[in-house]
Amino acid sequence: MQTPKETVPTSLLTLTLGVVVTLFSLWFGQNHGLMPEAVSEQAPLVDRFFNLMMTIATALFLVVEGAILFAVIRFRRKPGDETDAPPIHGNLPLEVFWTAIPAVIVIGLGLYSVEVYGEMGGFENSGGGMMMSHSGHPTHAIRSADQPSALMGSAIAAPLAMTAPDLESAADPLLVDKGNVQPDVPNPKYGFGAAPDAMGKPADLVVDVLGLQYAWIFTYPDSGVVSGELHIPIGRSVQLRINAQDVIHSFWVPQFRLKQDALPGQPSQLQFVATQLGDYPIVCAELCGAYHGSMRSRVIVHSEDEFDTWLQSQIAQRAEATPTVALSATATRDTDLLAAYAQDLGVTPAVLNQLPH
Ligand SMILES: [Cu+2]
Repeated sequence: MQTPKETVPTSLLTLTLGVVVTLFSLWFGQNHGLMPEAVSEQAPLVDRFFNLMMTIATALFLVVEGAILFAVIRFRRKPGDETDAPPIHGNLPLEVFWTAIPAVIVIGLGLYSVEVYGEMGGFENSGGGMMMSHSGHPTHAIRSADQPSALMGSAIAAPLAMTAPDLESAADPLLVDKGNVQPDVPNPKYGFGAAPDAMGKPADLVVDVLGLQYAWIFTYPDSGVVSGELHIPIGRSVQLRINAQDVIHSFWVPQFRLKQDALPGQPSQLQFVATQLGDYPIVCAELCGAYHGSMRSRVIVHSEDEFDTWLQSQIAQRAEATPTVALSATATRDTDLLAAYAQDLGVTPAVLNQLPH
């Protein structure tokens, strides 16, 4: 006579498995290590949301892949078994179950994302569309200025010439349009404005950002300083007013967890507060042409004193107003423009002549 084999009840096994999967997912959701350091006040909001999604995704992955592996092993065809599987057709409770769970997850994440969007200032644009910026300098001054791309030369010339000090001098003529001041500039329609507790208050620092093939140009409207890198003080609210000159670009600082499209003719904005000193990459996140990959810059977060020193040094440099290479009347071809930079870059005239022009 055969005694029934004693086994662990299935319900107990699934319960244990459920607990293990949940605990592992909760741990992995906080410790995936996929994000770079978070250095803005806005970053933790995004990270919390991302970690929640990571937790849910980990649990779903384990359950789904686990079920597949289990079925592959447990229901493997036995040698010599030529029969068909039982013809099961539909299981309403099961279908309701696997429809309801994703629905709850998707609706929950949707509501949470709107919450994060609001906390980051995403709603400031929709309400007070005509809020005045504290600076009277027009965003369009930089857009309506003479075509900087003509100064930059051909596409290949731009990235080569884009070391920061060169860019600053090359971009300088953008400021000639100063007479074109419009006092009331409406706040941009798109992007992230001030956080709810600061809504309606002007930012401590306003910087105009222009995206063009293939560089970012930063203009400080209060002082007229132009830079190829973004310099900001730590702990102060910064408003970027973002424009594009030619095609759609996207301003992205991964460490800030902030990204905003730069749209030709449609100003957008980003407001944030940096929380850590340092030097972080700015990346164009929109495929914008052949040299899109080289459209990079840096944001440098200074202490307040350091930032003032930097700004003063830039103002002093502007005051010197020496004629730049880019403006030289004799420099008529791209290669002529480039030749002036070539020595610094270690590029020989022979290499320059190979460039398409
Ligand atoms: Cu771009």
